[in-house]
Amino acid sequence: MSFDTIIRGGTVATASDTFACDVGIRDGKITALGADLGAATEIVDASGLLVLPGGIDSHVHIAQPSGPGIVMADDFASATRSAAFGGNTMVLPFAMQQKGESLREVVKQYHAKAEGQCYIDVSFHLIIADASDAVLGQELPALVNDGYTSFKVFMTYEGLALSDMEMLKVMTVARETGALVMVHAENYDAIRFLTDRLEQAGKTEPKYHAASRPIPVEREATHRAISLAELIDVPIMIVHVSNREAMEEIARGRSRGLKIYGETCPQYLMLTEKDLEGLNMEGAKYVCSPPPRDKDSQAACWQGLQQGIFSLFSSDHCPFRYDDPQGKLLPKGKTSFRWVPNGIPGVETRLPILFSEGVSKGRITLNEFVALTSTNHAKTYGLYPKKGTIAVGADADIAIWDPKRKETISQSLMHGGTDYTPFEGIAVTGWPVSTMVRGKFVVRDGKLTGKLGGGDYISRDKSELAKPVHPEARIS
Ligand code: DUC
Ligand code: ZN
Ligand code: ZN
Repeated sequence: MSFDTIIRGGTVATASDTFACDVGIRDGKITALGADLGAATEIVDASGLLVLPGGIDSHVHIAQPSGPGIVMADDFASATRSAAFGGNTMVLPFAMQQKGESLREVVKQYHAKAEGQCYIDVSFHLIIADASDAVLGQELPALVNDGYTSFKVFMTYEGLALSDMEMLKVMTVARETGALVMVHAENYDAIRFLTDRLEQAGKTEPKYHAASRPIPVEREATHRAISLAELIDVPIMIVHVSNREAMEEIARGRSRGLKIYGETCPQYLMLTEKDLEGLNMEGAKYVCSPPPRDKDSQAACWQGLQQGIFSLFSSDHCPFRYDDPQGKLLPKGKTSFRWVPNGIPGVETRLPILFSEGVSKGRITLNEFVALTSTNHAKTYGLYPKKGTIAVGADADIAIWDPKRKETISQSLMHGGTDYTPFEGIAVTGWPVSTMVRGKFVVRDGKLTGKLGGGDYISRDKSELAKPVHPEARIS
C-alpha cells in the first residue's frame, strides 16, 4: 500500500493511549498506523514531536450580529485561520436566529458567510431565539434531521432569553428529535435588577460587569435549567461554567442519574474579576459572560476538568476589537458597562493554555488533554469517529506539537481579527507547530500553507450522548 503522506517518528496520543507510531494517510483519511509503513509521496519527520488529533473547538462565535454599531472582529476566514494556528482542525460556530426570523433562512445566511471562506472544517449549532410554534413544530425538527443536531438556548439577554415555558418546549423538541441542548445559564431578571442598581449608583466602569452577574445568578439558572431538563428527561450541556457552585449543581444532577454535561473555558482558569479593574476602558478587554471570578473558582474549574464534571474545554471565542468604537470602546453616548459587547477572543490560545497549564504542569494527562479538547467534542456533537481521534478510517485531522517549545502568548503571535489577546504575557510550554486537515497541511512549521476554502462544512449525526435516560417513557 502506498500513501500520500506518512508522519514518521512521532509520539501519537489519543484520548486513551500514547504510543510511538507512524501515521499513513491516503485521500484525506488515516489508512494505517504502525512501523515501516513503506512508501509515500511525502514523509513528514515528527521525531521528538507529538502527533495529536486536531483540536475541535465546539464553542466559537463567528460573524454574529452583536447589536447596533457593534461588529464582531472575525469573519470565517480570520477565525478559521486563527484556529488553525492554534492547533484546531474544526470549529463549531453558531447560526444565530433573531426574533421573527426563519431558522432555515438563518442557516442559509450563515452558510453564505462561510462558503469558500474557511481554512478548517466547520459545522453549525443553532441558537433558538424565537420559540414559536412554527419554529419548534416544523423548522427545528427538519433542521435536526438535516444534520444541525445541537442548539443553544439563552436564559438571559434582551431578545434572546427564553422563558421557562419556552425552555421546556425547546427541550421537548430536543427529546423528540435526539438533538443536544446547550444552555447559557444566567438569571435574566437578576442581571437586569443589579445592572439598574449599579448604574443608579454611578457604578458604570467595566469592572461592574462582574458585579452585575455574580455567582448566584449563574448558580440559580444552572439549577433551574437542570430541573427543567429533569422534567423533560433530556440531556443538556451547560456551557461556559465559571465557578464551583454552578459546577456542584451539575454534579448533584448527575448524582440523581441525570445526563447533565458541562463545559468550561480558558478564561475561567486564567482570569479573575480583578482583570476587569484596569484603568479607563482596559477592563473591557475581559468582559465576557459569565464573567471571570476568583481564585477559588479557578481551582474549582481545574477540579471539574480533572474529575470529569467538565467533558469539554472550549474557547467561547467571541471576538471584538478593543481599540474600536465598533468593539470594546463604547460608542458615543453609551457610558456604562451594560453596552460593552460580551465576549473575548480565544480560539488560538485555548490549546496552548490547557497544554501548558494542564499537561506540562502535571494537572492533567496528555490523554485527558486530547479528550477535553478534541475527542469529547466529536463524541458530544455527533462527529465521532470521523473526527476527534487518530484511528484507521478517521479523517486525517492532525496537530503536530512541540511539547518542549516555550512561548509567551502575545498579540504579535496571533492570526485573527482582534487587536488584543486577554491572555497576553502568559508563558507556555508546548506549542502546536503544524496543523493538517483531511491530509493537507493548513499550517506547516508555523506558516500558513492552507488555502482559503480548503475547509469543508460537516453535517453531523445525532449524538449518542443526547439519548434520554428513559427513552421509552412518554412525556406526560
Ligand atoms: N455567551 C457566549 O456563549 N458567548 C459570549 C457571550 C455570551 O454571553
Ligand atoms: Zn453563552
Ligand atoms: Zn459563547
